[in-house]
Amino acid sequence: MSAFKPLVFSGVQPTGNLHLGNYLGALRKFVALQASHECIYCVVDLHSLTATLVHDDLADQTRQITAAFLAAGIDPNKHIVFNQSRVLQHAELAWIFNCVARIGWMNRMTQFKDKAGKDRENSSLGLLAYPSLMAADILVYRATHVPVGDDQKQHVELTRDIAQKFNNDFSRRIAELGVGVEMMVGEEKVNGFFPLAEPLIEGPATRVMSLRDGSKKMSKSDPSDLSRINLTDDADTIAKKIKKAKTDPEPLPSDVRGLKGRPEAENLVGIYAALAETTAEKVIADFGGSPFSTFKPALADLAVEKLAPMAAEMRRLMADPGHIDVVLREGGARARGLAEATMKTVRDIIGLLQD
Ligand code: AQP
Repeated sequence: MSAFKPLVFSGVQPTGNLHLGNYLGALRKFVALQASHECIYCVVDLHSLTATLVHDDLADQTRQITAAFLAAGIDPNKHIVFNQSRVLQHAELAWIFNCVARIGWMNRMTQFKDKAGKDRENSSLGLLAYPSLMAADILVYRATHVPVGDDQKQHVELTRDIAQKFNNDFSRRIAELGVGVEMMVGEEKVNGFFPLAEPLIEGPATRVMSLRDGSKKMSKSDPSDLSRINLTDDADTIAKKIKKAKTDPEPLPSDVRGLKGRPEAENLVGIYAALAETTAEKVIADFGGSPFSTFKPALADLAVEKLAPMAAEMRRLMADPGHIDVVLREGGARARGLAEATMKTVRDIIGLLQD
């Protein structure tokens, strides 16, 4: 039985400074997966228009996210790094997926509900259709694995639903053209054109929470800069933000189960564990019973030790935007070749006439 070739795809929006949540939830996994998989990493600039349409520093933010990719250790020669808008096939496939997906599916997305808030009727059509473009980003390469933070799990699941409906709706054409790949869907063996991509979400920091409110995720668009640690923050800023991080008055518990119901404490322990590449149990074994006045400086030192070299490398890369532009242009050309090969077949499957 032939199978889809394992391929990793993921993206990050240029909507502001990357933060510790983006790093621990996504970027660090991107780097690790390079050793075992072919990877495509994308700065999803078209997605960022759903947050801010008129965006004075979009080009610079796109370069900044690329600098973070490279500074974290992504190798643009062995793998592919580019910005989404260079490869028009993403938008073309997204349109087709808009016709495959159902409005009800989009309306159920938690991120849409959170971002649209009470004024849904007034939110952009792009915000509603965001998961369709994300499905296209992944499937235009027929990628099989998608490393993301926990907040994106629902969108990857929707990507699977879209792939499955496309495979089903066009099953006859896929068989006639002989372009299907055999795969198991539940108990059933089917012949599909698109894989059902797997989200890769694991580790102690799949959802890093705001430093100001343990019930909200750390986010680029939070108006409070104190809510997040930016990858570009200097040592003093990191120490100040951790010192000011909201906590309860109790010392850390002596057992990891004691973190339940203490979201801020749980978050800081999770961050420590992720940065130290250990477990919450081990952190509690070392710091259980300690007051935050002891734990916070240790966490600040660890964060500075891990993040400072990356911040320095980002600054070095940002001083030469010409080099970043070359990386994105060359990556875009390689990505376009792969995406066009998929789209040629998709157009044939659908029956769109082409040259
Ligand atoms: N708090 C988080 N904890 C763990 N992972 C996170 N990610 C985002 N926030 C956290 C993961 O980072 C990747 C890139 O995210 P994105 O920029 O594409 O969009 P997002 O999920 O909407 O991130 P933000 O920071 O919250 O941006 P805004 O404020 O613009 O919406 C994704 O894999 C995401 O899961």
